[in-house]
Amino acid sequence: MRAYERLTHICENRMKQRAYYIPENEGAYTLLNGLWNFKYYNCDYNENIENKEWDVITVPSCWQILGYESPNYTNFCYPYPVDPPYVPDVNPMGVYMREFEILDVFQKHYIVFEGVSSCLELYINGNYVGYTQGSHLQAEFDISDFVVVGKNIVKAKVRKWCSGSYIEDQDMFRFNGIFRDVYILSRPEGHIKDIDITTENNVINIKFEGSADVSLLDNGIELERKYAENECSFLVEKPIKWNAEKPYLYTLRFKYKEEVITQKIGFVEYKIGKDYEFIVNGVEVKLKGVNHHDTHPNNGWCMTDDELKKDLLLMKKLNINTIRTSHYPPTPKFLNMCDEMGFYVMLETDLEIHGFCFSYPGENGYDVIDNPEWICNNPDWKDSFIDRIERAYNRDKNHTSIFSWSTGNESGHGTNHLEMISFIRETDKKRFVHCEDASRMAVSENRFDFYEHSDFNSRMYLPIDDMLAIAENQDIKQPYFMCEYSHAMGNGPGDVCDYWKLIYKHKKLIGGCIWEWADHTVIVDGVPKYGGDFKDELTNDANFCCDGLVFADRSFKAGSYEAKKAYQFMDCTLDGDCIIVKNLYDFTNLNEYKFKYVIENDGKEVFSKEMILDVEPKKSISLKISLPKSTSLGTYVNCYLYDKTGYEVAMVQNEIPVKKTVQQEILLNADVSEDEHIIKISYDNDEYVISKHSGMIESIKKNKKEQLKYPCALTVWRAPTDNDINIKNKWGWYNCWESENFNRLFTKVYDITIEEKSIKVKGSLAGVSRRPFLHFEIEYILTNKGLKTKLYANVRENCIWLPRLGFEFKLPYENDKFSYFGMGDMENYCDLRGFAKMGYYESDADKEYVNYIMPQEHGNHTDTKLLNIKNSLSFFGNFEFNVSHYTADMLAEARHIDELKKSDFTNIRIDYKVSGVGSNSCGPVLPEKYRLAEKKICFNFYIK
Ligand code: IPT
Repeated sequence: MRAYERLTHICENRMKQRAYYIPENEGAYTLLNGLWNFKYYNCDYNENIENKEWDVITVPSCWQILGYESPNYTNFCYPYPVDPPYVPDVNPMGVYMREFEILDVFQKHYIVFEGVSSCLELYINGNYVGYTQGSHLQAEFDISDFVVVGKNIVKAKVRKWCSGSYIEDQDMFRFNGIFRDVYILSRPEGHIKDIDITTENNVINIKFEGSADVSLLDNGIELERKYAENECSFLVEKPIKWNAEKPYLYTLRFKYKEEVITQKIGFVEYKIGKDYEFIVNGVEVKLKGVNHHDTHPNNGWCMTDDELKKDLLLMKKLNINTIRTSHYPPTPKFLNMCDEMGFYVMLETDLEIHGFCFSYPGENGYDVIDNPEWICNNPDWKDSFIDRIERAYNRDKNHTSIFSWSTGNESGHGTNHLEMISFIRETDKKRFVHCEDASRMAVSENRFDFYEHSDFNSRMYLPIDDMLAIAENQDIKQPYFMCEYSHAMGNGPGDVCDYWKLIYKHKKLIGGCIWEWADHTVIVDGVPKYGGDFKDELTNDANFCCDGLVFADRSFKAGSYEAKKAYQFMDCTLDGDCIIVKNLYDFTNLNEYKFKYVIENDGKEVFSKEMILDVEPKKSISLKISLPKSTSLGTYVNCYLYDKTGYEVAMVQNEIPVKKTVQQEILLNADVSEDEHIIKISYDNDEYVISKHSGMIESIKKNKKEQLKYPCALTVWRAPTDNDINIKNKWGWYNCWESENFNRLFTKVYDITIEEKSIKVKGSLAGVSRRPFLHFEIEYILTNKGLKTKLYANVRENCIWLPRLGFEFKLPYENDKFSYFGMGDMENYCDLRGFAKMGYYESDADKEYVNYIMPQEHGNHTDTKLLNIKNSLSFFGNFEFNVSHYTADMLAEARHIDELKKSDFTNIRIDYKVSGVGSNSCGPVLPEKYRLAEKKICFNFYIK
C-alpha cells in the first residue's frame, strides 16, 4: 500500500486549519503564482527512472489544460475501478519546482496552498516537509525550520489520485495540478493563531490564540482599540445590520508587532421561524439561489479574482441572492466577495461519493441505492470525512454571508456524516447544517429520524406537486429547501417561474438553488467541447456538464432571463384601472430605484411615466392609469424598475382588457383551377398553388414573383433540446418521440376537393414503419386578409404528446429579415416566457440563432399575431413562429456548433403550438399543461 492510499495518512505536518487571512504588513505575503518548473510523469514511479528536462508552466493551472493529459468529464462514474482506498498503480504525477526568497530568517514562515488536486507532497530545499489531500481546501505548512535567508527551493509532488479522490467524485471535468494560489506568509515570532469572530446582538466576540492590539473600525474610522490576550469583545451601539441587499461590514484589525491582520464582520442573525420560514435579522427572506462551480471556458478550474467577481456581479444582475458552493469550498476570496457584495451562502465541503451508486453490478443490476457498505459508513474513513468539514468550517467560519454548512453532495447518509453533523452542531450554534442525503433517505429508506440530521428538508429536482405536498404536510416540521432545481441545461430551464409562484405562497418553502451557474466546457479551436470529445476518456458523460444558467463565457440565454424574472423583487398586477406595485425586497425601499410604466397599444407606446415610488419592503402601492378605448392587436402596460446605473432590475407586463377591433373577413372571388397535379388559386397578380400529392402549398406568387424556394410541409419534429432527452428516446423504446419516428415523416393525401372557392384536403401524418399518428383536414380559402389555412387534426389516442405542430415555409435565403407582434424579443416557449413581453419587434434569422453548446431547438416565439417577412410573405392569426437558417434535422444531427452548416433557404415555422422545454434533463418531466397533448386540434392563420 502506498502512503497516499493509507487512510491514516490524510495529512502530515499540515497545520491545524485556521480562519483565512493574509497579513497586510509589507513583506508578509509572497505570492508564488507565476512560472514554475514542471515535470510530468505518466506514472509516479517513473520519477527516478525517466531522465526528464524541466518544462516551464504557469501556476495556478490544470495540467490537462496545458496538454499533459487530455481532459476527462465524468459525472459520477469514477474514472478508475471502485476499490477504495486503492487507486490505479499507474498514477500520473506532476512535479513542480521554483525558487523563492526569504528575507528575514528570524521570522516564522509558512507556505499556503489554496487548492491542489489531488494531493501534495512538499519539499523545501530538498527536505520533506509534509503531505496533504483535500483538493479544494487550504493547506498550510510551517517551513520555518526548512528555509534559509536568500534563495530557497520549493518542490511539490502532485499525484493525480489518492485515497481522497474517492470522496471527490463531483460532477465535473476531473482536473489536476496546483489550481489555486500558492504563497508564503512571513510572520513575527509569537504571532496570533486563528481568529474566531461571532456576533451576539450588538456585541462582537473574538477569540484567538496569543495577544494583539485589536481595533474596531467602521467605514475606515476607528471606534475602539484594545489590547487583548486570547479574547475580547466590542459593543457596537445600534449596529448597522448585514443582509444580502445591504451588506454592511465592520472591520477588525489585529496588530501584533509589525503584523496587521484584517477581518470583516457583519451583524447578521439567521433563524428559522415558527412556520419554518427562513429569517434574516427578523425578516422573512426567500433564498433565490444558484449552484456555483469554479469553471472557466479555457482554464478549467482556475478562475481569477476578477472572473469570480464577474460571476457575482452577473448573479446580482439576475436578482440572485443565494449561492450554494457546489460541491466544495471556493477560494476564500470568493467568500470575501460574497460578504462584501451581499449573498447568502451555503458553504458545502469538498465531499461526494456518488460513484458508489454504479460501482457494483449485482444480480439486480447496478447498486443504485445507498448501501450500508458505502464508505460513509466505514469507520476507517471517519477521519477523512471529518477532516473535510473541520477544515471548511475553520477556514470560513468568520464569513458573515454563510448561513449554513453542507456536509457535501450525493454521498449517502452514514455514520461518518453523523460525525460531521455533530461537529458542526457542537461548534457553530449560530448557523445551520444541510445534508440533502439525509432528507432524501428519510423518505426513500423510511428513516424519518434522518430528518433531524439536517436543519432543512432539502431535496433535489422535485416536481412542483411534490413540493406542494411537502408544504402542506404538517408532519414535516422543517423549512423546505431545494439545494438543486431547474436543471439549466441547454434551452431552458422552463419551469422557474412556476416554482416561484408556489414558493411565495408558502412560508415553509424557503427557496433553492438552480442547477447550475455556468456551462463547463473546454474550448478547443473556438469550439466548446465536452465529455467524450477527448482521447483516453475511459468513461464520460457527454455534454451533461453543459448545464449552466449562463453560457461558459457567461453570456446570458433565455433561461438566464427567466431566472432573473422569477427572482425579481417587484411584482405588478392590474386591478381595474390601477396597477398594484408590490415591493418584494426584504430590506430595501423601492424608492432606491426608478419606476417607470409604459402603456403600449398595438405595439406602440401611447403613454409613459417615470417616478420614484416610496414603498417599504413587502408593501404595495396602487397607481391609477388611464386606459385606451380600443385596440386591434392588444394593449399592455409594462412596468419597469431601474437601478442607479439604468439597469432594468425588474419588468412586469400586464395585458389591459381593452376591446379589440377585428378586421372583417371577406371571401374573395378568386379563380380556382386545377390539373392532374395541382390546384391553383389566383386573384389579381397573386397566386397560390396547392399540390394534389402533398396537399401542401408549393408555390406562392405575389405580383407574379415566386415567394417559396421549396414546398411547404406540415411537421411535428423539433431538434430535441437537452431537456427533451428523456422524451426523445426512452430505454425500451416506447412512448417517446423517436418511437413514433416523428423525424421521418410521411404525409399522405387521401382526398383533395374543390368546394365552392375552398380547397379541402384530407390526409394523415405518419412516421416510417408506424401507423398514422395524426389525421388532418386542411382547408384553403382566399380572403381579403390573405389565404386562410385551416387545419383540423385528430391525433391518435395513444400517441405520445407532440414536440410541436405546424407548417414550415421555405423562403429564399435572403428573405430572412422580419418584424412581428408577439412575445419577444428573445426566444420564448410556453413555459419559458416569464421574461418575454408582447410587443412589436424586428429581427432576422441570424439574430434568432442561439449558440447552445450542443445545437438544438431554439428561437421560438409564442403568442404571435402578426409576422411580416421583409419583401415577402406576411402571416396573421394566433400562432407561434420560428425563423431560421437551420432545419430541425440539421440541428439534431450536429453535436457541436462547428458541425452546423446553414441551409440555402430561410425556414419559417408557423406553429399551432410548440411544447414547453422544461428541465427534464435532470429535473421532473414536463408538466402536462406545457405538452402539446391535445387530441383534437383546430388551427387557422392567414398568409399574404
Ligand atoms: C445532481 C448532482 O448533485 C449535481 O452535481 C449534478 O450532477 C446534477 O445532478 C446533474 O447535473 S444529482 C442527480 C442524481 C439528481
